[in-house]
Amino acid sequence: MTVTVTSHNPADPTDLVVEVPAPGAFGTIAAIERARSAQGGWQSAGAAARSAALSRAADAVEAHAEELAALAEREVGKPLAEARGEVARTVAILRYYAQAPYAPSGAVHETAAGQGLLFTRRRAHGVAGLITPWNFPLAIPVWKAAPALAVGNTVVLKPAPEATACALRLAELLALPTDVLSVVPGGAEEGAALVSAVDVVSFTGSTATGQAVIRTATERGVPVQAEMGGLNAAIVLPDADIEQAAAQLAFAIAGYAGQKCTATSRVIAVGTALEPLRGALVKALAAAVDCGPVINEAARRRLTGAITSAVEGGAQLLAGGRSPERAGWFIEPTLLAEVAEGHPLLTEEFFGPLAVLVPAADLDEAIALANDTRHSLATSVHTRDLDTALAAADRLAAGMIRVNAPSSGVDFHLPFGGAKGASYGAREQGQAALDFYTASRTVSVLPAGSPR
Ligand code: UN1
Repeated sequence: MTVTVTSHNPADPTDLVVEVPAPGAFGTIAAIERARSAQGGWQSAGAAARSAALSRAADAVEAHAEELAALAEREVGKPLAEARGEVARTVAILRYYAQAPYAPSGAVHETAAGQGLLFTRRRAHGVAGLITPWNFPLAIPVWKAAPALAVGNTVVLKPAPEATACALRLAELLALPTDVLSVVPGGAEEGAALVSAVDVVSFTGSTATGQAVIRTATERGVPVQAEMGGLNAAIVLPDADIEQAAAQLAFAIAGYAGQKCTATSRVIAVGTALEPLRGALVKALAAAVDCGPVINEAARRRLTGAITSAVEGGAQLLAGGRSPERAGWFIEPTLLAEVAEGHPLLTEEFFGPLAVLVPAADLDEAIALANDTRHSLATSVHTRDLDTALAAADRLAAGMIRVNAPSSGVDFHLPFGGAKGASYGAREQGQAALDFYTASRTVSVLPAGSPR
């Protein structure tokens, strides 16, 4: 019996987007071996060839932008405007890393003896194994693959099953030389095989899977980075532009139905910010009602179950909470208050269009609340006061602090990652990614015949 990988349209579950055979562990290892055979040629092809290949890939994605955005909308339920934004980001990432092959890959140093040449040089690890989630089905594969490829690795990509069609079409459009980038569709079996055999691993996904990936890779002694759950807070001070904050929070809470590791799930209102913010946020969330479906039935069931149990425990439902009568896994953008301490909505990542409003007496209490999690990825702070913003940026235990901006949304040329359990290993994106996909070697060359 052939095992297949399928994906369905979350807005219309009767719509089967793709069905392809899963290669299993054996097929995954075979793909890695082919990638390993191709790596020497890709590395020695040189900077010009790798740069040109990434530039052509950017042009191809740009030329098919509408097709890709529509596919992301159909396969993972991303609203078209956000899907277009993701495609534009994907193109920009490819253009950015297309320049990387020409960047310096080391430094020349003085020798202690005064003679000869001493330099460092960064070299690719070999085959990069990438495990990517369904929520950014184009941008995340590319923000991992482009830096890996730029510095001379070959890549085997195992996308989330829910985003199989996006990954396959993306790889087709990238059109890299044979076996330089290949896609292994599949699930846990293929993912585990990948981690057991590649030379460097980059993972984005759930905390539980991420921890298993980290364990295997560290036991094997191969470099690994993992981006896992985020439980992100927004802190709103009384001096903030409340209307702007509410609009940004609605996007951070309900944009793509909250299915981003950078989404806001706790809104901490300081002092007198609480009253005006509550009203403004309820209004802004109602306007964001077309936030797209969540990925599948199980996800919606988990969300509605959590809302029900919070309300039964005394929480106040300020907005949303219902599942509209229509096909697909839709759920209204939801805001709760007075959620009982220790309720999972305050401690776990739910990946849905849902947030909890929490009051704080002052900035100190707000920061303590924001930091009270193992999953500190991105925190936003809303204030007109620069001193407050800088104090918060110093004291928040998060990888990314965003002042007067939603917690979601990233600058792809800067390091991306969280604090504590949110991330493991090197940062992604920007220069940090180029470092991660290479190892430094130190070369010392003495003049022939020199005394040692
Ligand atoms: C964004 O906020 O635009 O998996 C990107 C995720 C993150 C990417 C967030 N790694 O949601």
